[in-house]
Amino acid sequence: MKTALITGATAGIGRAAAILLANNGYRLIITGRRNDRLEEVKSEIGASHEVHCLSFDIRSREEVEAAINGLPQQWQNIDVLVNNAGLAAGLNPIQEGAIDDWEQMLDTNVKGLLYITRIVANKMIEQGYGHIVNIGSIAGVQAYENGNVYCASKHAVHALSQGMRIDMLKHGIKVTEIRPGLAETEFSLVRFKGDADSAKKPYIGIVPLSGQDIAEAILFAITRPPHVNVNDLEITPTAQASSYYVFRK
Ligand code: NDP
Ligand code: 8X3
Repeated sequence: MKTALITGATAGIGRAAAILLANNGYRLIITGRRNDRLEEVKSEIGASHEVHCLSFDIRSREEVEAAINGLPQQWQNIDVLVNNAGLAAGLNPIQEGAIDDWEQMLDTNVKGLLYITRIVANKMIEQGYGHIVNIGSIAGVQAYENGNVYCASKHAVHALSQGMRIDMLKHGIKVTEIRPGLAETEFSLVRFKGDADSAKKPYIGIVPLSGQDIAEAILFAITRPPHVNVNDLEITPTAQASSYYVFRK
């Protein structure tokens, strides 16, 4: 039975991926800061599936290292790493951006992803197999107004995905980048710091993606035969052609 480690499994895409992968026979290590949410996901998945919860802040290198290096023996082999934990904080022109928001985005979306990948990639190299799935964004290939630092963080994920794929080539480890467009999760509520009215605006007049839509893409990517790698998947709502063109009814 394969083991998948999903970061940011307390909400949205990560939560949906945890439930879908468990239902498709994966053992799971699920992570996030909110331990109560991790336990909820674990109990929703049910006792017939093996789930190990790891609560830590991915921005802290020490916490990441302690959590992953401290995994019990039976959870040491990781077949699939889904680098999903991430956020946008704020939507401001560059000259008005809050520096704390910038740090939070870069520390989570870029540095956190790197901290965990470094440890898990070494495990995968030692095992001789593995698959890393990075959740990027359409914002990783197109910058949009006021999105500056979030877009930069996801451009970094795009570049890192390409770089990791090259570095992992000789080790037979797959690397996939999935770039969602507008998906209705807790993402917008987090970006607008709990302001529910602002959070709804991006999804007005469209049918947005759901966490489940992206979870299905993750499952597709990780269930290809050994000789097939899905390099990139960019997935938007039907009503979205790019970061700039959204057709609202
Ligand atoms: P959610 O806000 O619903 O989920 C984000 C997850 O990331 C949560 O589980 C949260 O857990 C975790 N997380 C955030 N900060 C940290 C941290 N410091 N340490 C550990 N975990 C953290 O958003 P989505 O599901 O939408 O986002 C998932 C990924 O998808 C992100 O990388 C996002 O950038 C990307 N994405 C989202 C899109 C969208 O439109 N929704 C589109 C394109 C990409 P907790 O708070 O418990 O720590
Ligand atoms: C999330 C998609 O367009 O809201 O990465 O930035 S968008």
